[in-house]
Amino acid sequence: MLKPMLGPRPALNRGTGLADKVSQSGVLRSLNEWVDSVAKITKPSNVTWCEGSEEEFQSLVDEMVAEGTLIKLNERIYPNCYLHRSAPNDVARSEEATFICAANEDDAGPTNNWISPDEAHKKLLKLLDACMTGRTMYVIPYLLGPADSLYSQVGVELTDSPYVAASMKIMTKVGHVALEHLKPGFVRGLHSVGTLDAGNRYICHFPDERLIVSLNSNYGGNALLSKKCHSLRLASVMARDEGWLAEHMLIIGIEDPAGTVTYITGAFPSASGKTNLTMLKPPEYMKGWNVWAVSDDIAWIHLTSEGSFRAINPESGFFAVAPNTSMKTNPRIMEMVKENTIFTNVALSSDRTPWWEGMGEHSRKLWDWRGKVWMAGKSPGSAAHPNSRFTTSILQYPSLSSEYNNPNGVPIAAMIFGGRRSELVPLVYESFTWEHGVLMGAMLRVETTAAASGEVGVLRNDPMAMKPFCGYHIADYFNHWLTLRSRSARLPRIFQINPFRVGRDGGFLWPGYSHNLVVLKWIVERCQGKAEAVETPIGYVPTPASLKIEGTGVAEATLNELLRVDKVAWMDELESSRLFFESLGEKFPPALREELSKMIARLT
Ligand code: GTP
Ligand code: SPV
Ligand code: MN
Repeated sequence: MLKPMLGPRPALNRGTGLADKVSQSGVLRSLNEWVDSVAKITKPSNVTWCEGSEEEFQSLVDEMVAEGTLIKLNERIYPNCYLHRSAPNDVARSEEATFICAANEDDAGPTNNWISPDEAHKKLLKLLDACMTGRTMYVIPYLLGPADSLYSQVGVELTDSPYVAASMKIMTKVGHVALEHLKPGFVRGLHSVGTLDAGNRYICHFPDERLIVSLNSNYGGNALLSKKCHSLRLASVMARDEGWLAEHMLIIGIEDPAGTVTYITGAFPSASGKTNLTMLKPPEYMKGWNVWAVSDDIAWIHLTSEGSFRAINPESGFFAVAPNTSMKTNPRIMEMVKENTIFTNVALSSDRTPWWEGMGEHSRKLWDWRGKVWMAGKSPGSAAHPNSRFTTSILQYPSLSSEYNNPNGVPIAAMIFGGRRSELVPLVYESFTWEHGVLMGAMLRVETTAAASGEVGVLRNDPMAMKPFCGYHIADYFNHWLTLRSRSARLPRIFQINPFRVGRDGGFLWPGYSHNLVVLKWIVERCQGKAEAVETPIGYVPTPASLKIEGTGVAEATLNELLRVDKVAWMDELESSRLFFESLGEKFPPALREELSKMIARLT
């Protein structure tokens, strides 16, 4: 473990000139002072600096196994894998407890909760008082993105949760490498599990201070502050100010049979298919194609001086949904999680292997995610929590893109929006222009999932899949997207997809998963100027013939239904979007209002 006052091993020796060294030692001093000042308030019994080594990970894990926070899984079948059960009131992101503490309420905008920075500091200070008594405070310096990249960032999370400390080692680059890249203005995160009292849960973001304070949750996006708090909420504010994008997007490279790799990003709301699309294994009938993973959740996208879009993944691991992952739906994920994985809130089989709904066969008796005995057909509820997850290093993924750690990112040819829509939205279609594509993203309305606490399956506006993650006024965010037009002659094409349409029997019309490559192929071929489309009022929709469907088993009539544009239903959709946009107030961009009018005109 690092000694706080010792400074990092190679950090001060990197040949960047004396001025840099002095400023680096200055920033280290300010980090030390901050850690000391937090410790004075929270009063942990120990302060431990994490260096991110395997030994350190093992000792954290051993400690948690000894005290019962983690259960070691079957070493023969799932080597170095563990089960974590979180508190039953703490199983998903808590959007109701998430605040953007911008100076003015109008900076947070109507889609965020807001408390003034002063009031938040006062409230939090009270709750932080001695909250780490009897616990160790871990200091976790983390690097987001490739080493030596202009696009990467450093943060430091202070936490009293060993589960967070171990997870951060999987999700980010922890320790020396982070301190080597430490610069003034690094993001500071303070997290305490506190009492886990949901009534006093706060996930507060201070964009002006680049500070995050998270109390009384130990779950995923509430507690791993590098993820949604830093990489999206704070980063989106920096991106607005500096002219780039921080998005809730996957990044993949799609290789065609000629060996050309086309990189695209995709924004779908939580639990709506990003990880599965990222780790798609091509179906038998699409020989010569592959999908290479760069990111499954977050993209930082910069414009180069030539105006091309380059994307990096700030993360180094996956924190992804377990239910419905199986050898049938996604064999690549199943193989990947067989070692060095922390499972959270899945069920436990009698042979001490993990199980979740949709995985396949299971032992007669299971322990559910709460640790209670569970018998199929007899016990109420699901055995695994619907938002149960696995945490695995990205380096363990066999089809990881060779460009994953490219400091310059990958060039983006297309961006996709998507989400769960049991009706209306076609399987895939393309926007006419950049502005029309921005409207497409702004209009995204999807069914909610178990990834956030609250009701599941409720339609809500989730523009660009960023409703819970945009750290400023959403109308300003739309404006920011629109400004990119003038800065690029190579704007990515914009598409929307929807693999979640259901038929009269309630079943999905599209087989999804590996078959989604059929949709990706159409997108790639549009980018190459090859695939055919028909012009409809909502955009370019594929001709049935341009989607190769023989292998999917989807009947022609079903495909026609998946591609149908129901004008009356779309008019209703536009009306609901209009009302949503109206609720955003005066900042809503006129250019999008104009796009909306054009669409209405095309439909009437
Ligand atoms: P977050 O990690 O919350 O951001 O979620 P995500 O967008 O990465 O979603 P993920 O790929 O983990 O999928 C969420 C759920 O949807 C899982 O249960 C998947 O099995 C299921 N799913 C993913 N892709 C498809 C698909 O094409 N069709 C169907 N029917 N289900 C899918
Ligand atoms: C999401 O909810 O979009 C996730 C999981 O990716 S969490 O880290 O909890 O935000
Ligand atoms: Mn996500």
